[in-house]
Amino acid sequence: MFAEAIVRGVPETLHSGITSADLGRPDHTKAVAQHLRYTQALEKCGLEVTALDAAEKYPDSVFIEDTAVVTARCGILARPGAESRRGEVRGVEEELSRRYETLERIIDPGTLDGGDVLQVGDHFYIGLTSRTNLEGARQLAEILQGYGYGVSLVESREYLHLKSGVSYLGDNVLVVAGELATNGEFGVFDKIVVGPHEEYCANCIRVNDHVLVPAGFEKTREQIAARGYELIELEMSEFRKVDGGLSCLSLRLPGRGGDLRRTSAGVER
Ligand code: CIR
Repeated sequence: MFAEAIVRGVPETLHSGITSADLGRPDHTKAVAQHLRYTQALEKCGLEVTALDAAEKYPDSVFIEDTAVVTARCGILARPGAESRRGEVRGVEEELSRRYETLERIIDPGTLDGGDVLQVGDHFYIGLTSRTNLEGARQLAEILQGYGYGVSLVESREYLHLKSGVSYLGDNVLVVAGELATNGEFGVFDKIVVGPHEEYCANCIRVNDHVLVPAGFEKTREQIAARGYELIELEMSEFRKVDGGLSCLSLRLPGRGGDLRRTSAGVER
């Protein structure tokens, strides 16, 4: 169960964010409206949402998930792979230091984006991508293992971040796309495989009793709904223009004792 979330405002500089998408320039007014609906959806799921001020100096700072890894046992400050994003961590550090007695951190030469970290109960999958290098992944693995968590490293060439291609819904169910669908690391899961035209929807988030999905991906939406999940669809057009997905827009923090459990037989909630 999640108890709270931290989001960061949409800077007017969003249009200068890093992107590989060829979808045009994001409209700030629309992005703010989409962000508001996202925040309201988290509240509807029962979370208390803290909104940090927008950081104009950092066009990608609305994608706050990349700056940290937050767990029930520890908080870790990331070291984003894109140099232009490193300064984003400071503002988040201030906020997280109110919640964790000590904050761990990824240090040079390690790089790590929070979007590369997928939690499944007491186990973490760390993506090796263009943003997270082996050194960063090793540092994070050591920290997490020190707190009693299990860790696997997963290489991803196709996606910007690991979680661009895979999400965990609980109940042993993964939503997964592309090369990750056949990755042996995910062999034990019950998979909803996302088709080639709906890959953007592989980044969705289970928040307590709901699953948040990006609007416009009918097939995947139906597959998820068929499992009995209650869905909230959110328009993400402006964030997609700068390669952002649903998970990246928040840091979601568990309530005490609400951790998911992973067993040798799979995963249970
Ligand atoms: C970037 O390239 O860093 C941003 N434009 C998008 C970050 C998206 N974050 C995520 O998928 N976790």
